[in-house]
Amino acid sequence: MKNKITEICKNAGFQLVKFTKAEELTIEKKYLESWIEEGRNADMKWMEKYIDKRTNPSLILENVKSVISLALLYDTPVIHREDENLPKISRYAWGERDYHKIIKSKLKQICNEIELLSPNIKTKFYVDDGPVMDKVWAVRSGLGWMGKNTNVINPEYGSYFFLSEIFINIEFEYDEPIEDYCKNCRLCLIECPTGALYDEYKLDANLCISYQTIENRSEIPNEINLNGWIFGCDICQEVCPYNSKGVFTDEKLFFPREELTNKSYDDLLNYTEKKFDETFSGTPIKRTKYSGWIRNLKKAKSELKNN
Ligand code: B12
Ligand code: SF4
Ligand code: SF4
Repeated sequence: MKNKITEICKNAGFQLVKFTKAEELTIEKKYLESWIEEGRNADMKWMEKYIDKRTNPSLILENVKSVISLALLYDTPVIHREDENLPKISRYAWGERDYHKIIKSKLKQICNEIELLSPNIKTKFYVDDGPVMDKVWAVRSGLGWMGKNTNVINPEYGSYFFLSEIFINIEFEYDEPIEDYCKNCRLCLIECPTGALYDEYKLDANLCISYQTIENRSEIPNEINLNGWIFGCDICQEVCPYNSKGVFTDEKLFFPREELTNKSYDDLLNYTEKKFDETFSGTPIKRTKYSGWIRNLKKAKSELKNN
């Protein structure tokens, strides 16, 4: 059954498919609670909800026995623009379709196929936006280790992948967690320009450019320099040695669209709300809304050295 399911998931395009026991996440719950108590979630109030569901898989699916953790690579051979006078967008948002849509349609198809294997099988799938800790299941199943930059890293594929999972009511032979290969490296902590990685494996969203440009719905504090990033930030992954393995996605929908590779600050600032909606409808960038887009562009432009 495990081999059959792995084959179904790989045929759907997922590079990594790992299995772990569905258990209550006791230690991870403590980490999550203290992260929230310390206010490290900034204004992401939704992270404070459904803590029990986030950390107890039986509240997700009745009689759940296992969690299948999946990774879909989004990295392409295209490199970030090096001219610091040009705005930068994080890799995960380069494509013309939102990954939630791409992955949900794959998972729906996969779960239909799995449920046909036996009449008693029940499944439930999640990607990113549910009350589920995607990284925790990936680490527990050995899909990767939790990097000091707080991203899950696989020794062969790096960390430029999306995580998702399938909760299922049958048992399998489980995969083992893997070693933490960060060892003595601290490159991500050293290179993070805002100090958001305030300690190893610990991120303060208040200081993170990714949070500020994507999730923050009000003003970005003056003391945070966006360093040219107008949507998300890839610095702590770009510097990670495990992201230079040269393994790339062949999903054309993740490759950068022209609008994001050849435009200056002024070009993008000239977009009207209508043009913004038309250009970014159905892509991750829509999340910041037009007001956030303009706010990010104006701030990043005002921080240019020669401005
Ligand atoms: C909230 C959120 C954010 C927040 C907070 C990020 C964070 N580090 O949690 C913000 C907006 C900043 C963010 C940014 C990004 N995100 Co985000 N985000 C999420 C989300 C929705 C929840 C994550 C969560 O639960 N955080 C809560 C805290 C408690 O979790 P944590 O940092 O993992 O904490 C653990 C460790 O710190 C550890 N820990 C704590 N103390 C200690 C002490 C010791 C000694 C040790 C060993 C460990 C340890 O235990 C904690 C619990 O396991 C997930 C999707 C999901 N549903 O899971 C995506 C997700 C994590 N994001 C993702 C991505 C791609 C990004 C960005 C790369 C996007 C971008 N380019 O801008 C950046 C990366 C920034 C970074 N360095 O992490 C991917 C990551 C894929 C991967 N390979 O890991 C996810 C999984 C989405 C997905 N489904 O693919 N994100
Ligand atoms: S995403 Fe950028 S700001 Fe956030 S922790 Fe990584 S390097 Fe720092
Ligand atoms: S840059 Fe170094 S310390 Fe940071 S996640 Fe990668 S290997 Fe780990």
